[in-house]
Amino acid sequence: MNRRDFLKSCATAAKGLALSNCLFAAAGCVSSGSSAQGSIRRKLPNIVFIYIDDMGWRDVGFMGSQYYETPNIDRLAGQAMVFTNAYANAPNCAPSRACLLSGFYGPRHGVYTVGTSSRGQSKFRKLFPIENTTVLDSKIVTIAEAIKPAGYISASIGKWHLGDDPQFGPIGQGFDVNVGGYSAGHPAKGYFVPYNNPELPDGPPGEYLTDRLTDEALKFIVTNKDKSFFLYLPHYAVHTPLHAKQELIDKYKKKAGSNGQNNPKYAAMIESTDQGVGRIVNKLDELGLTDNTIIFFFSDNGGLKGVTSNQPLRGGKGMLYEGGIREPMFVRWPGVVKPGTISDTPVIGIDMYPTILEMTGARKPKGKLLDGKSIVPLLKGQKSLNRKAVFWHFPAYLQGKAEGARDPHFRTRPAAAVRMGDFKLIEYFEDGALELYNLKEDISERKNLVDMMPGKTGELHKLMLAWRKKVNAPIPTKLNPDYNP
Ligand SMILES: [Ca+2]
Repeated sequence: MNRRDFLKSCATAAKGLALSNCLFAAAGCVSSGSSAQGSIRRKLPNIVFIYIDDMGWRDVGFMGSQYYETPNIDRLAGQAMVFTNAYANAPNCAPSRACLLSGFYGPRHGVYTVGTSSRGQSKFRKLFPIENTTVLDSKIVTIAEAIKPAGYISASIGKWHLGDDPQFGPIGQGFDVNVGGYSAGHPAKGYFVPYNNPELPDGPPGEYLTDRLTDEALKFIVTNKDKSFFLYLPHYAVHTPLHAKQELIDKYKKKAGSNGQNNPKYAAMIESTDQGVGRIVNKLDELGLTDNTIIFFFSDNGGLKGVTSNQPLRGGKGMLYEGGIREPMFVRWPGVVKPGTISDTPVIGIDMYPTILEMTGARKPKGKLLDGKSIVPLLKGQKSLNRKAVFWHFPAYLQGKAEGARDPHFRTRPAAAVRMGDFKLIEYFEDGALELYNLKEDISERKNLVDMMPGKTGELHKLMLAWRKKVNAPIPTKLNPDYNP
């Protein structure tokens, strides 16, 4: 396929049709080039960061779902640069958010998992895992705090999951507005009023949480249309419980599933989220803000097995296989990002902090360490980032039986992973076992190459050990006396 056909097929995908050919066959077709010379900006660019909860890599039309309908998101993706190798920093909610907001890899803030790191039955756990931190230390300078001096007003509208205000919630971490964000990782009572959310007064009976968060986001945009704003919109959707509007559930009940995706309630939740994205895009258009607003679309971890399917990726939420950490992602940046472009360079949650710093021209806070890389060069058409590898560190147990997992008791046992080029190495701390995959040839991580490629295995492992030393990553070593599998 030539470049023109490729872009055409992407445009088709953006209309909601299948895209597999587009993304997989055309990996070498990554487009580049952009003209950064925009007109003189009236003010600093607005940032709208749409962060979906638990949305899998293939849970949207532009990534190939033929069951879920996301016309608004797909249209936006078609005007953006799509990242096909975008990663969450962890396979579950809280740690991904801690990394995103702090710009730190996990060992620097200690948020490794959700709740306790000792999940699952004790008799199946060989080691004492590393203790987990459930709040983001308020001394850490978040991205909201970092861009404030440049003149930004910011809001966090939705799920926070890193502690409560006044100290550890969005306000404590530098946002000017907090709607609905506190320590909980999912809607306490569900998606319909009453929410039982201490940071969100209930609306009228029947109100749906995803719609309400969109309403609140629109309100923030309208109120601050003459300022430079940073809207962090971490939807509670599409995390469980699966609660959706009946008319949408009925619609999907009549539709045939595809590639393992067939849950009408989940599909309905995705469609409500898509409608919300459409309303935000329309409001920006209506207010004349589109040209000066950068939109990110991203998710915090892979799709939950049993609810959705991440095929062809292995596994799902809670695992270090691709299904647990690879995410749908794009950035629309009018005048800078060439519409309909694709980057297959690995990018990861911690990159967003330096990216937003560069986009806004905000200064890096004094003494602030940043583990990620700005992806602005990619957005401007550069083909790769000057980075050797990206890392995951998960010294915790996450219970659960799920297809694709390494064993029947846990989605993940204490483990770590590194991706360098096409290769990914996973190390398990209980037994020192290693798995090496060539993601370019084996995206489903079926063929462990450790014995066939000892040189490559050693190279990646060495990188991982050096990184652990650099970030002072703790390894669980203490044996659990209750271990009796
Ligand atoms: Ca999540």
